[in-house]
Amino acid sequence: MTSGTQLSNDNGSHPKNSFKIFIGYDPREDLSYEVCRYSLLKRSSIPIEIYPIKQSQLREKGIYWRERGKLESTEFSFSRFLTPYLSNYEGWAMFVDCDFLYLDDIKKLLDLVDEKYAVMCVHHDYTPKETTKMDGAVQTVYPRKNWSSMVLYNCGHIKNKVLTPEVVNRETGAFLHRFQWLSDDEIGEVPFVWNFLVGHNKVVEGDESTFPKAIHYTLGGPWFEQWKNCEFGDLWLNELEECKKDEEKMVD
Ligand SMILES: [Mn+2]
Repeated sequence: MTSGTQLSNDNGSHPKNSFKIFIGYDPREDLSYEVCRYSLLKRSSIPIEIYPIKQSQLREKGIYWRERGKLESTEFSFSRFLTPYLSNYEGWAMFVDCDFLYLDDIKKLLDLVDEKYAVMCVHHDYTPKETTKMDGAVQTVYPRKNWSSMVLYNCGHIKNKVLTPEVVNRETGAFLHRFQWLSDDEIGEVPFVWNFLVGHNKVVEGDESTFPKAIHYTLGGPWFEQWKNCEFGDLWLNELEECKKDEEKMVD
């Protein structure tokens, strides 16, 4: 095993002590990756490094070799669990799906980390009604569904050393997505507003603790034609417009 293999990050700099964020990348959802990345960078008050987790790159580097299974709805279904390895098993790092839109400063999430946990995430109690998602990929139901879509990894935690490339390439979806390398008391919880599931979680008027800080378009977002008008879709489309304008400024 080669240790310390790094992906190239996507915002050009490596400031000291910056927080590493790995975003699952899928070629079918390139735009959602761009907007997710933009929404994080724009609101962050701390230095962050963003790395897309691209399966083709991982395969080239020899870190990822497993065959794609029928139940994998994205290219990062399993590669996400390489986050501690890609962080050299040091410090805290975050994995997040590309279908997120951040509405608040990521520092506020990082302020919640507790060293006693190996991972921290939203503990959704969630059984989806839909049987297909996005462009027809099969929706599967399992315990701890969606927990792995946004995870703070305590990469230096001894238990996360289990997540070697060999294990990530070999283990079942159940083992990985249900965090079966950990005991329950090693899985910390953060408020659901950091992984606010469109179509599942609800805003309660006047109750600020229910206002989303990160929206998760888990069924498909406005980058897919059939989800243009989904709940919170306007926020994503506005963010896309801003992202495009900023890019134009940089070209001028
Ligand atoms: Mn997702």
